[in-house]
Order: sequence, then C-alpha cells, then structure tokens
Amino acid sequence: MNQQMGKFITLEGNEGSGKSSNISYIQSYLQNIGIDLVVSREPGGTALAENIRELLLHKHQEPMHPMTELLLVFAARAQHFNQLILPSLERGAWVLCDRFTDATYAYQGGGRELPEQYIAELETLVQKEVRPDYVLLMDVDVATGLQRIAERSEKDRFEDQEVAFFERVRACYLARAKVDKQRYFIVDTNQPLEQAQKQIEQYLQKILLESGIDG
Ligand code: Z5A
Repeated sequence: MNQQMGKFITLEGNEGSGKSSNISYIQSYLQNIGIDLVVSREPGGTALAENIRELLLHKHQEPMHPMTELLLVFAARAQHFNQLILPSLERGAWVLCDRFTDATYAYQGGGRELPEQYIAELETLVQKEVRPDYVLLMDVDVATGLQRIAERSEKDRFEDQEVAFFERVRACYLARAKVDKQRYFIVDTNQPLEQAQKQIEQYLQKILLESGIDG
C-alpha cells in the first residue's frame, strides 16, 4: 500500500508581518496533537541551500541581476525540495515551511517585476506537480511592517528596497490569496499577536478537519 503524502503548509508574508513570531506557535500546536512535523525555511533548509541563502541575502559590491536572483532562489529550492521536502511528504510527515514559491511570485515577480511565466515554468521544472496544500499568509500594512523591522541593526539585501517594492510584494501576495480561497488563509497581523494567533488557530482547526484529524 502506498504511504499517504503528508500535508505541506507554508507561511508567507511581507516584511515584519510576523512569520517568525508565529511559526513556533504553529509548530507547537501541530506537534501537541501528535503530528510528525518537519519545520524548515526558504531560501535554505539544507546545508547547501543555506549557502545559497547567504549569497541571496548578503549585499555584494556587484549588483545582483534579477534573473540571477530568480535562478539562485530556484537552485536553493531544487536542493531543499529534493533533499528534504519531498522525502518528508512521501514518508507521510507534514512539512511547515517559512516561505516557499509564493515568495518568488511576490518578490521576484511582484517586487522585481520579472514575468510571472518565468516563475511558473521554473516552479513546474523543480516541483513537478507538488504545491503547498495550505498557505498561511501573514498580512500587515507595509508601513507598519517596515516600522516593526526598523529596529534591526543590519538590513539584508531585500530589506533595503524602496517602499514601492514592498507594496508590490504585498499586492501580489493578496492577489494570489484572493483567487484561491481554498488553499490561502489570510491572517491579519496588524492586530496584536494574541488576536492573530486566535485567527491562526481557527485556520489550523479547519486544516485538521479537512485532513481528517481530530484536533
Ligand atoms: N525571498 C525571495 O525574494 N524569494 C523567495 O522565493 C524566497 C525568499 C523564499 C528572507 O526571508 C528574504 O528572502 C525575504 C524574501 C526573500 N526578504 N526579506 N527581507 P526571511 O523570511 O528570512 O526574512 P523576513 O521576511 O525578513 O522575515 P523575518 O525577518 O523573519 O520577519 P517576519 O517573520 O515577517 O517578522 P517577525 O520577525 O516575526 O516580526 C517582526 C517584529 O514585529 C518583531 O519585533 C515582532 O515582535 C513584531 N511583531 C510580529 N507580529 C506582531 C504583531 N501582531 N503585533 C505587534 N508586533 C508584532
């Protein structure tokens, strides 16, 4: 008998939307009900992919061409997907990943304005038919999100972009969520953390119900 594939859940959002603040909450919630859960992140998630992450986030003397950025994102993803994500799903584990291909549509498509078609083609090349079962989209106003991360001592290559870039990123995320309400759940992270987590809990209960698990 074939092992049933685990569920693939991704966490997405614009700058300062609270992905990091909420991922451990989601992890504890799912592990507490006995789900075999693999938690990872992109870019990165394996030793080799984390090396590519360094290249992507660090500032270089030579400007990185948007196409270089896109191909590096997918090079890291090919490694992470084949080394960790797919084998985990195939053995029946659930995977919770901090960012995945929706981030590429939002940042390289929306932010850098690369054609969506390039991303769709690479997505199929690398992931075949695998897509996240559920996307939890942390959504915050761009100004509020940027204010939240302003305190950070050092900004990475993405955090240095102009406000219009982040507005395009957020608009792209919201547009994707709007056309696929079965898979995308928007969490309003303008609200205080506890309120946002109540909303996350409701979405997790829906996911568990749809997966036939008694939460
Ligand atoms: N990237 C890409 O371009 N293409 C791709 O395909 C992929 C990624 C996969 C690294 O991602 C970069 O990679 C990313 C896009 C690019 N761009 N950047 N920058 P990352 O996920 O590692 O980095 P990040 O987006 O900057 O995430 P982060 O640093 O983890 O931030 P966050 O998760 O959105 O926020 P946070 O750290 O949880 O919260 C920020 C602050 O706000 C913190 O002080 C919290 O205490 C506070 N906070 C959070 N929620 C609340 C609420 N609800 N109320 C009040 N205060 C809050």
